[in-house]
Amino acid sequence: MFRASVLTLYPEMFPGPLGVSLAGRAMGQAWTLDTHLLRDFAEGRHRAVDDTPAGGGPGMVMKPDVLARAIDHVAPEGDPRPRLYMSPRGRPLTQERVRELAAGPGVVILCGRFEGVDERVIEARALEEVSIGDYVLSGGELAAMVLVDAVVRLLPGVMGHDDSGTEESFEAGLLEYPHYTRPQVFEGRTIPEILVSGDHARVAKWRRSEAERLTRERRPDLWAKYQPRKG
Ligand code: 9WO
Repeated sequence: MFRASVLTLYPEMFPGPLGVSLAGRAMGQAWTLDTHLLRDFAEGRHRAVDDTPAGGGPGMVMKPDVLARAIDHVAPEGDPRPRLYMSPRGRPLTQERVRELAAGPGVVILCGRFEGVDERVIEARALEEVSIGDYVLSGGELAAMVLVDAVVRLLPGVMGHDDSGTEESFEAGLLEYPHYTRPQVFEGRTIPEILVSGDHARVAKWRRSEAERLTRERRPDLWAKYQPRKG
């Protein structure tokens, strides 16, 4: 069973959206979630998890000793799961990395707050920094939920039916082709003729060519990497 462990100052944010729909229904079946309050690993009368930045400047930095204690408690040496730190400085999350994570035993995710965590704990606990996009959030929690959602939907038994085909377009490095459903006419707009023709080969060709066109137009970066495959 895939296990996601989350270290956060705001455990009450979880499971949040992960508790509904596909992921939520599979919780306890295909995967488990445990959250851990970082403050529980702080010491002293004030249970401080943060301190002022060395060298001065604004904001606060999360203390390495507190974070290390939390990580060691949740994922002691020998726990085979990757330890992720959600950060705008991280390696951009890709569907390829999502697939790798889904094939493994789980993840340990550190959610930062304030201006971030002391650099030494990233090194000392071999944290893999992961970004979900080029913007700054208030903390790592929403990014952690995005990552867990992307991973969990790939676990066996989470999708209602075998829906691995849904991924095919993106797996091939293309954006999704356009989708349509009834009614046949919506505000004067019709469904493309090919899709109602019943000719499955022509439908497949049209979808592929639309996926390619959209990728070329919207994501030249993906288009440049695109390696067409047979089919
Ligand atoms: C705060 C800040 C304040 C002034 C100038 C620069 C600053 N950077 C940050 C900052 O990066 N804060 C982070 C808040 C520290 C780590 C947790 N937080 C976070 C994670 N915000 N956004 C993310 C995130 C994670 C993954 N993908 C995208 C964004």
